[in-house]
Amino acid sequence: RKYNVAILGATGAVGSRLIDQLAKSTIPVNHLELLASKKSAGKPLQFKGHTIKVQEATPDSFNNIDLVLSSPSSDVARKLLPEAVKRGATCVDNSSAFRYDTNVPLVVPECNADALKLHHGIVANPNCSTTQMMAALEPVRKAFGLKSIIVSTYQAASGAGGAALKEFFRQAQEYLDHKPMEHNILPVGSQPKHYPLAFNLIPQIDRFFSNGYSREEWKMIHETKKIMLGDMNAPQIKVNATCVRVPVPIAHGETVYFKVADKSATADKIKELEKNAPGVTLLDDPAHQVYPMPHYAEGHRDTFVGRIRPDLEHDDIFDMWVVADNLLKGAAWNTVENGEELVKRGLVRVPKDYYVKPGVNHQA
Ligand code: 2RA
Repeated sequence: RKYNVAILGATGAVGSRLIDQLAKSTIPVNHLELLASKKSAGKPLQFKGHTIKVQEATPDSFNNIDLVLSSPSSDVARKLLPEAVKRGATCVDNSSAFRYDTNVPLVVPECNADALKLHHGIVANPNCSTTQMMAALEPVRKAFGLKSIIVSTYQAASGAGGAALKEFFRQAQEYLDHKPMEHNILPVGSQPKHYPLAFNLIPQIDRFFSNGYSREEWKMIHETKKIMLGDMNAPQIKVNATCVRVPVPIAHGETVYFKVADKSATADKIKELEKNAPGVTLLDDPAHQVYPMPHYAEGHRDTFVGRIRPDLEHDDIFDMWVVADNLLKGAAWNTVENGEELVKRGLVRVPKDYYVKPGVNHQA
């Protein structure tokens, strides 16, 4: 069977990568629609050597579509994806619009592909920082169980969007030219204060909640529980996160400090697991200065893992360093990979009890 596919949000940084990843994927495409806002309509884009003109996304754009790969704003996803589902299309969405709905599986295929069968028309992709941590930690959870995770992130400018990335590059030049750095976007466009990212670190990603945690940190905590345990408030694994924006264009880094349940775990056993884990590349040879770095992860689908070592005072706690391209594994590739799994499992079909309006949404 071949599929009629639509890419929603085709002109953004993730959208262009969705087109590229789809072209390289195992999804058999019969027809491809590239959808975006009205202002991009008519723009010619390339897919496997063919030129396809971008169309304005409207509810009727989905009339003959089987599979939607989606990365628009959350507002657009909330408005249009239910329309796509009503018309019989199965959607994989990279926005945060549906991630916390109990009717929507949140899936990293290396971790919980079986959850795909629970979909009612929409599958959600996790936040980029969660996705790479799941790919790296799932082999450990499966083998030894996990009791707690403490993660600190080093997140690239492109995670905040194309305009933030542009602002960061401009600031770098301004700094080198001894000019004042203009700063209008980061940490969050809609917040009152902005700071330069070039030659700086910003310990704020997204807005803060009253408990002092940022929304990015909240996402990492609750998405981890939903993916690993099927419940975003599950108490079995304790998670704590600190998210920091760093002056790197593409690829997020994370230090992950985790406690296992089974005390037979050793750093060597964990390295062996990571070496054989799907979607993971182990780069772990400190004696020869081999470890993952954003500069070398950019453009790759895999999650890179290294610096695996035991805590010096606790036998059941380990450290690792995880790096992945936030626009690929953290967004476009994970979306297409979910699409491939849906195809493989015969799940590109909308059930009778399809899902078109928010169910239980726990998001603060
Ligand atoms: C960021 N995680 O890096 C976000 C993007 N989804 O800002």
